[in-house]
Amino acid sequence: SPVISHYTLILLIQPSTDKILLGKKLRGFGEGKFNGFGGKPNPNESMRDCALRETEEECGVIVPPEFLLSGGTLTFTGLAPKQMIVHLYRVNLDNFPFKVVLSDEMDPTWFPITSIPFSLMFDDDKFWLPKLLSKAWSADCALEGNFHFDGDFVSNYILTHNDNL
Ligand code: 6U4
Ligand code: NA
Ligand code: NA
Repeated sequence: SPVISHYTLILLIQPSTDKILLGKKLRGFGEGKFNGFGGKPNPNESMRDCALRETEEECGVIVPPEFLLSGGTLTFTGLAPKQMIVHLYRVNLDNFPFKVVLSDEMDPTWFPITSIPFSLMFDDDKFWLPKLLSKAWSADCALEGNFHFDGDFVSNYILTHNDNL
């Protein structure tokens, strides 16, 4: 049976300017792609604590815990011998002061939410990210995305996904 790895992924939104802060991954898995911030939990670390820590480590933004909203989960299969479960979070940056810092892992960049660079992101993002960004979204409409890849981590090609995300 496959190993299941858990990750966090945090989307930082600024509704007052209709912008999103994405990071260009500078090394490791997904290098060169734009993505939210996040990573793997340390031993005995909760997913929420991991989300807060990774966000600060990767772009300098210190999120007060009450502003970390759970956004649901994305499950990725077909990545034999591994499956991934990505725990999504959404943060409204209008709610607290922050500063953005370049890290050695991520180059943080602002995008208008009307021009998100989907062609430079993981292939699944275009299916679920618009839902997480929609004005109608709230923490009680958690996403449950299931994506099945062709088994090749490098080509990152999605064979199937559920359409009731
Ligand atoms: P280490 O090796 O400890 O530096 P860590 O920083 O813990 O790794 P990292 O940066 O490799 O983890 O985490 C991968 C990040 O990419 C997580 O935020 C989850 C995210 N991710 C993985 N697959 C994804 C996919 N298909 N679509 C997406 N984000 C994905 O949008
Ligand atoms: Na990371
Ligand atoms: Na990490």
